[in-house]
Amino acid sequence: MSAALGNDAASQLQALYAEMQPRSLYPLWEVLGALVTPEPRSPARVHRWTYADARDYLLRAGDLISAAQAERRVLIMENPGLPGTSSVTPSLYAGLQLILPNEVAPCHRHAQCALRFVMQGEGAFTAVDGEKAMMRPFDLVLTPGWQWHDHGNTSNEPMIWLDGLDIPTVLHFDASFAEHLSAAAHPETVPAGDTLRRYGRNMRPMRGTVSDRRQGRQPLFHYPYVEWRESLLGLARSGEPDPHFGHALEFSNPADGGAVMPTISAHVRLLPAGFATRPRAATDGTVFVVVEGNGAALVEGRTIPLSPRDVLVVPSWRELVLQADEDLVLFGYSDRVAQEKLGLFREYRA
Ligand code: GTQ
Repeated sequence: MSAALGNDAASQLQALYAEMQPRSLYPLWEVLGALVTPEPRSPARVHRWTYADARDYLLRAGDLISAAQAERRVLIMENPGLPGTSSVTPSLYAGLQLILPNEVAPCHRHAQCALRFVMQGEGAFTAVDGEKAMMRPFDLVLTPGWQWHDHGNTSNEPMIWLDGLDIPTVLHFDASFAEHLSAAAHPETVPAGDTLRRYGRNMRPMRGTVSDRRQGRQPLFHYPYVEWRESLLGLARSGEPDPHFGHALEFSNPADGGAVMPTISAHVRLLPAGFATRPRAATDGTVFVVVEGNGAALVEGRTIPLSPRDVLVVPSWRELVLQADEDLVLFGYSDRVAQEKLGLFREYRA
């Protein structure tokens, strides 16, 4: 409330509120300033998880519960400012998933979109609609909404990846659907890597032909590290870094050139040794994974050191500077594409 009220009016208002409350009616003027803020005030906090720390807990869980028992053996990375929500930002989820040798995380599908970013291990797979993508460190693998997916590990090593999903967004819209396949694994439909060969070279099977197998779907679901790294290094060799991002490439959907999924944008960037970005804030709270190198994030007056495989979340509208002590390669994902569709995305560049 802006204007002061007399004691009498104030106490009568309190009595009015008490009478209305059982009827689920409330005065906007008491809360308007908190609802319609002049700029974002995310309750989410800046937070970094060091990989070794999280991995140790995950491996301990691995001794106690199987992937099949858990369905998904995952440690949720919950933002400390969003307790009880299983959210890393108000719209997104992050978790670390473990698959041990010979395990299968059973086949299911859901409305939620997911990305996997491999942290360690080689030789496990995510199968999407019965097609395996063999996963190696720092590969990006997608399981777009409502596509069958199971995970398995045919290697001799534990496999750990970061799961990024739009779980809070789907919950927000009350639009969650999920179902299980009767079999643990989807029958193999095509050889591993088929989609990458068909759609991964900036070409695609001609529309209307029988070869266009993933027509109408997000066609590509595997973006291997060996490929995106080469693109990023090529970019870095041939030009100046962007002052606010460094050298940055967004992963795109070859069907339309847009973001990889309807609710999640993903990118990688390279900051050359000694480079620091100019300060920038944006409305898309972002989860970063350090891929290579060491550096720091300067945010909220703090300096947060960054080392390989650390996970950092920077909520909406926090001014961020990233600096590289060595060549620093980062992966990041956010809800930018969803905000752009809704006309909400904004950024501030100093
Ligand atoms: O692999 O399908 O971390 O459904 C959370 C929910 C992973 C998955 C998560 C999921 C999955």
